[in-house]
Amino acid sequence: MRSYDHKKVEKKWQKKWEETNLYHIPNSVPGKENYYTLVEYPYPSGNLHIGHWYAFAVPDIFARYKRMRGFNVLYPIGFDSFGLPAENAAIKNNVDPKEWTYQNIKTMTAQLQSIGAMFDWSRKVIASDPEYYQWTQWLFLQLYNKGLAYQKEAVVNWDPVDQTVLANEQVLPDGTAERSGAVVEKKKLKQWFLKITDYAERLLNDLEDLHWPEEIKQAQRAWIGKSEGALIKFKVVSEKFKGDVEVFTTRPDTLFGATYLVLSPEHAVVNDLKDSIKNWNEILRYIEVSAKKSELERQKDDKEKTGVKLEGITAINPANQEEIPIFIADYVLAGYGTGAIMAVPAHDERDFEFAKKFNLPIKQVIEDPSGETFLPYTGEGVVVNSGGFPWADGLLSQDARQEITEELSHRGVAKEKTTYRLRDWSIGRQRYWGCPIPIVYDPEGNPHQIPDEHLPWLLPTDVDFKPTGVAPLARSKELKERVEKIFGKGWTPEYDTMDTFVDSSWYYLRYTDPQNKKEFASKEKLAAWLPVNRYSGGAEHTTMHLLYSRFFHKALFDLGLVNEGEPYTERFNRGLILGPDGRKMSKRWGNVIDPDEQVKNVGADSVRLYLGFIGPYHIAGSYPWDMGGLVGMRRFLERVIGLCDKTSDTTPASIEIELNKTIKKVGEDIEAFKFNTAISQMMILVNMVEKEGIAQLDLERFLRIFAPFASHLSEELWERLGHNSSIHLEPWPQFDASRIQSEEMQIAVQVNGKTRGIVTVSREATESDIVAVALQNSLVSKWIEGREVGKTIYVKGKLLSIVLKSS
Ligand code: ANZ
Repeated sequence: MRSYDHKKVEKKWQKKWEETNLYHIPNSVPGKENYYTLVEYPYPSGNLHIGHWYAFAVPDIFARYKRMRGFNVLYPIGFDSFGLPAENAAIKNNVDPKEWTYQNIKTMTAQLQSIGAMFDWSRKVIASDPEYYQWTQWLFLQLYNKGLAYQKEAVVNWDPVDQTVLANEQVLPDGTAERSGAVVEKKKLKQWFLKITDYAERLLNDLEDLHWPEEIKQAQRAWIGKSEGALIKFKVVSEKFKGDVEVFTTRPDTLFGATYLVLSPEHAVVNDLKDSIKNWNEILRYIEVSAKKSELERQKDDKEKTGVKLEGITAINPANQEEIPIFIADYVLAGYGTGAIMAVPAHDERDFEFAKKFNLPIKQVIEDPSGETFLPYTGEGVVVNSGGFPWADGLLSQDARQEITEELSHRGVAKEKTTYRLRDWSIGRQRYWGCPIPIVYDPEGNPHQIPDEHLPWLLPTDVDFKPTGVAPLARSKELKERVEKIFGKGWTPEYDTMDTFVDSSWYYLRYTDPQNKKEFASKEKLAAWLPVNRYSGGAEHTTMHLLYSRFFHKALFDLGLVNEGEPYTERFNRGLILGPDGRKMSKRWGNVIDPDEQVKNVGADSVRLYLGFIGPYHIAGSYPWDMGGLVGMRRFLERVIGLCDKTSDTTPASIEIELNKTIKKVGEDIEAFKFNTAISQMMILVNMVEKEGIAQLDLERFLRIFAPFASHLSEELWERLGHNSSIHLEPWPQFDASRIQSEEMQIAVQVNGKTRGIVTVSREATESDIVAVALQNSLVSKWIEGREVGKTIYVKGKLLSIVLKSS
């Protein structure tokens, strides 16, 4: 075998691809259909790690395959280069975030080139480039003018160490900040929001037609959290305050079992009731303590229930006019429903726990159809003890919901209500390294949009970006002067920057037309490529990014800016590569695999194949890195080289059959993102070819299916076999279906040297499988009856010979 200098080979082809512009993708090619396959663009936070390789190298196999199948394939790359990760790292290393980011982009660009992927670099999109964020700003303004971007006072997550608002996903389940570790506080601030809630119903319904894995759809449904129920008014009885508390419930059928009300500590009515509440100081203390808790913490099922009764105040249950107590408790959230509930301890777990603790009456109003009497009973059943409405007892709970709501509506104390768990998207960040929100304020403090001719509204550079609680942009002299010069004295800029999820809500559109200076993308180019055919990305983006960008796309669709209601036809979530010890790769565990080092040792192609082989890519599983597996891949590549050194004149029939089968299977597997089984099939074939030989033409058919995996080595071997154009421009080989054997084989069975029967078994069956089947076969077993099997001899794929012990 000739030596394989992977460094030389890989460098040579990367250079050649660049020189020949092999991966430059035009917007249309006559006779070819466009195909857009996308991977989420990475943060340029430092070095390319193995996760990046897994993200980009493996779908590159698919992209190349699609190209060979005759599509004009767009497989772009860029950088999600604004945002906290970049800024925090910049703070830590005491350099300008911009300098730091662009240095990283440079490093990572070089590293990404080593993957040997078919990225069209001329389409690169960088979120922090003014040429890009000008359009982020422009799109924001389109939403603003449609009423989809607005400001409101809101309770937000506040990180007291980093001095910024955090998104919900940046707060850990224990209520601490993901980055700083500080206990996150709640703070009331005026914030910018995008009105994703307007789209809740469409985001839910349109999931139906998407070719997405059911678990991703299910996670989005749960996140949107549609609930159908009713708003019911309870009259408040107090000395000074006259009014109602409105609750949201999905179970109006349990109204007669409502034995108390609970308000969230933040509920506005608490303050209105102040003068009537006898234990106001105690209430205030409770409000302060709960303000420090994260929402997730408050919602935990196993959390000990806490709360305080509002002394001196009661409410009237509208069904039976009973007077019931009112509490504040943090298990009721401010931002959901009306922030107040009617508590039905007999039929709700949390209310039950609370009632037990505070000794409140538990009144059963639904009977378990199975006759079980255990409470709380949260299922459906038959209404009991609800005689206040003479018709109610005996109804099925499902029906009673409707009836009771209707009756209360007649009396003017209830109405049907659909609620969503989804909240509007808070997009303002009090940080430096983000897209400036293109808004200015007049001397009265009213917001105005920045006119298009001043876009991009540049991020100022004279800013001390370290967090101090004041938005860094407020410290820019240049920005202040710029605003006064353009708009007049007393005008002030918006100081918040945008959440990076805004940047990533439309980057896939820009890839279609990245250099456009007049529009975010031209209509024709969008029409040529959208929707994205297949989108692959991290499982952590199932609800945030995927939901945000679906919303964004729908809003742009309504504005007539894009042509379709959904951005991504197919979606695959990717899993994680773990350290060799099975733990998450982390410097802390010392188990980090550096891809650069692996590429240096065994070559990019070995790493590409290994990552394809490590586990099924269509399932978002976690797979530990195995050095032995990687070395095995390198050996496999060397064996493929060996095949090219000695081709035979003809291809044996068995090889021809296996080759046809392999071409078929590898194609189907790549299509389904099952790269691991595609690779094992190629290994089976190579094994056989080593023993039985192959003619050059058939070897070339194999090399063509091998090319998407080993993008460099396949080029090298293709050239050695005498070709002077790229293997990546070759079509995917045809297979001859008539030459593919069925999945089963027939084995003749001999007993003591005489053929007695034929058994049909799977091609994968082992000798002992076949023996077992043969012994079950009546034609065979009748020759054995009563005697013991001495030994068996198996001629693979042909014959099983059973030799009996002499009696
Ligand atoms: C009375 C009741 C009786 C309820 C019963 C449930 C069972 P989903 O389905 O998730 O929408 N709820 C309403 N607003 C709340 C808030 N701000 N914080 C915490 N809990 C809240 O849940 C709706 C149910 O959650 C509502 O129906 C309400 O409790 C509670 F046997 O009302 B239910």
